[in-house]
Amino acid sequence: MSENSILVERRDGYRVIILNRPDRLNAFNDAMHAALRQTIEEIEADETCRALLIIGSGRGFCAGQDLADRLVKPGEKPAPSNSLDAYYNPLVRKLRALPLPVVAAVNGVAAGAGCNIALACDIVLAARSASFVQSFARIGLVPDSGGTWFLPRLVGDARARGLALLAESLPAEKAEQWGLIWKCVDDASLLAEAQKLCEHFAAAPTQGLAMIKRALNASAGNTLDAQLDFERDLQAVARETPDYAEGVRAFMEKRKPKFTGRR
Ligand code: T3D
Repeated sequence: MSENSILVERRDGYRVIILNRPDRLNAFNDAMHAALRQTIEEIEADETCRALLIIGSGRGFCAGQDLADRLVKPGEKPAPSNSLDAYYNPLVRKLRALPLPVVAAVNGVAAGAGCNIALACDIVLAARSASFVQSFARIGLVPDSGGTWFLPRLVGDARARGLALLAESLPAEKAEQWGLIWKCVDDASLLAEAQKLCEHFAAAPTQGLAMIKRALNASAGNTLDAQLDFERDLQAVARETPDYAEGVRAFMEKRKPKFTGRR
């Protein structure tokens, strides 16, 4: 945190995390992981925060693990690392479980764990010049941070295998066509479009959106039967929220709803 490996901006109803190691294409080091963890915990505890935006500084989004911290001398074995258990896996779990929408604005290359952390977000917007690369195979590693789970679900098995085994860079436009990401936009409008999304979410029925996330997260491992039951249970909770009552009232009164996001 001492080197400001991330910057955090508070906006009306949402927070922006800027990955801030531009000289290393915002590659993760331990300090960045620690700062991210602390910030996300603060966001989770703050009821006024109703969306999170993650973006990279400089010309990239994130190049995964900082490989300068993983150099192995010839003839030596790599030092043991528990970074997946300690950092990457908790981060992916947290992003999926956060009870508010998480938007990744991919402003340049997203590589390795940097690509998969973006894919763990709820909405991925990318600049037209951005690209996604499962770079692991280039250095003899295995996709992590959920890559082997997200890829086949998002783009199908054939494309997942091609992306993971060949480690070719996928341009943002193709990523959108393949269904890897939500949308690709002109470079100049990326930030404005991402902010517009977060402003929308900051005025949305947050509790309902959190339950939509839970339902979609659960669907990957559920039968249709189990999912129908889960939807019923979540619906019962959503019906108790003040935003549901407001949503129905506003519809009947033909006006815009004023959602508070409260329980
Ligand atoms: O051990 C564990 O913790 C396990 C966990 C692993 C998780 C992982 O993410 S493993 C995968 C690690 N990431 C990579 O393998 C990607 C490495 N980077 C690249 O392949 C390329 O940089 C890119 C394809 C991402 C972009 O290429 P390009 O040509 O646009 O940029 P560049 O010139 O390669 O990079 C710009 C600078 O960033 C450069 O520094 P320099 O020469 O200007 O001083 C480069 O060294 C630096 N950089 C880029 N990625 C990393 C990095 N420095 C350290 N670590 C990086 N990952």
